[in-house]
Amino acid sequence: MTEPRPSPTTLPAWIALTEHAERLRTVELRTLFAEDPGRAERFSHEAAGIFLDYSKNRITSETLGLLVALAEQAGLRERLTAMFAGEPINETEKRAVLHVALRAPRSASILVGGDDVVPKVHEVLDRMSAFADAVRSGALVGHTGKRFRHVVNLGIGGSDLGPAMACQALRHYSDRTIDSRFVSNVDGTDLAETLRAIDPESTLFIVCSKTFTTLETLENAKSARAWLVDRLGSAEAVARHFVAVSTNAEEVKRFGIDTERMFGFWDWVGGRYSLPSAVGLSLMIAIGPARFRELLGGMHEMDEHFRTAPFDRNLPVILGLIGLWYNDFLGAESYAVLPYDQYLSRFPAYLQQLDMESNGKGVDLAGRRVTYQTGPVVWGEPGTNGQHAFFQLLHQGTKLVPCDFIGFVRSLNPLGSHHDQLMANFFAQTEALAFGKSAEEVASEGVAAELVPHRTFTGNRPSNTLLLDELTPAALGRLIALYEHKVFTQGAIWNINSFDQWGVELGKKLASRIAPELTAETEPELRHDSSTNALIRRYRAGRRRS
Ligand code: G6Q
Repeated sequence: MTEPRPSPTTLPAWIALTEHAERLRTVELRTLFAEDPGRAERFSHEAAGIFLDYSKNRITSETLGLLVALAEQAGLRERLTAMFAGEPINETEKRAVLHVALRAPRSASILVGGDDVVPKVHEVLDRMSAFADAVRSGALVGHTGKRFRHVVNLGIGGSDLGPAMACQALRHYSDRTIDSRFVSNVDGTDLAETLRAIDPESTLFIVCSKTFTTLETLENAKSARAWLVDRLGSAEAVARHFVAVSTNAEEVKRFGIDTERMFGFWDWVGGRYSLPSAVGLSLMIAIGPARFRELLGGMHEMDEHFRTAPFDRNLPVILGLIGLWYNDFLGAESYAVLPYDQYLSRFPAYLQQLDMESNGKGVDLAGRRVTYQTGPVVWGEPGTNGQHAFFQLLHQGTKLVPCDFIGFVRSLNPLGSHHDQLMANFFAQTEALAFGKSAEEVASEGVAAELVPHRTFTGNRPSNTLLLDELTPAALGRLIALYEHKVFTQGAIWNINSFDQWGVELGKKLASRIAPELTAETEPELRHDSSTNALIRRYRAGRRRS
């Protein structure tokens, strides 16, 4: 372990921000805009194809200056440099954190323990490309000679959310004769409903698991294998219909998949950062290798921007600092991500894992309990659907919820006036949130006095607007990397490890202890608390009746 860093709360910029927040607490966005006609220009920036307008935030130039100073004093630059240099910054697992290497060009060189990982990355990408091409062209067929029409990814968490989100996001670019499906839940319904809809002769299963020991994935993979063997009447079919994505060749072999049909990655790729690795195989089959590489290109562009741009013109850093401002100084508990694009409907769920698994930590790198707020709750839904559901709370509720609005200038499905209507709502929402409607304005419209408070919008509700040209693979890559580095920025300032996830262990351990108790023939002696004991007994009683 390196020398423990001081708590961020002791840094001069943090102390100054605490005082500054007291002064800014009562400042209204209306006033900030009225006082500064150049505000929109001052607080917006474009890089790597993303235009970010962050002017509708409760910040001034002084706020931003202090936040940038905080990033510097907290050692963000050093930590960022260490990540890109392949240093083992995931200290609790003693691993490098190199998802950026997964999208580095062939000409790059990134060393981990003296070993250049870039050629290995491209070797796997090339194997994936050849395989994806063969599936797409029909050169590779199933056991009975039929082309593959269904690709089912069996994985969970980081081995599911990335490719599932991206296949949905890039559906416009996908081969429509190939149906991509994702089964993650150990709830048999997930697999059963999928199997019901597919033809075994034309189904390719991708068992996607970094460790190849994840209970849910192995349970699904075993049931899928049994189904395939049963339907095709031959165990030999498994070799043609199953491939694996993993770092664990031994377990892959033990499951019965030839390592020739395994696509590897490395321990320096965290699950939630693994989409650009072999974990993206289902996506590559859907959109083709060239477009997959465009996605990687977009990610790399954002990586380079993050690595090289000064903090006050660095999109991930700006987003990270603004988020931290609300989280640590103005008391916000959550933030909403609102993509105005139906293709991005799984993006908020993807960001939930990225952000909450990375920064949902309660101790710092030295193991000391933190005395400040770390990762926020992330949530969201695509617009305009959300407007007819939870936006009421955003506009008139008592909670401060900073929002990221993500929109595109051009639609991939231009249909009459749909896109202009969508975008009119997109712009209207951030305007309404920021500036609201005062009681005087409401009253002047002739609204009955008793209804005026109900129809008043206080405004002063912050948002960022991210505007991109069009949802291309490269644009999606830039967006993903933007949020990855935003999360990195915040984790670095909070001095926490954004790359482990010990918090998911305890529940897993307890489940493996409870599982045999649920199925034991004779009444087991239960040694849990009285609540858990009673619930298990009730389940056992009901289970016997069925
Ligand atoms: C992500 C986490 C976690 C992981 C899943 C699946 O960062 O580590 O979500 O991806 O638990 O793990 P396997 O890929 O090993 O099955």
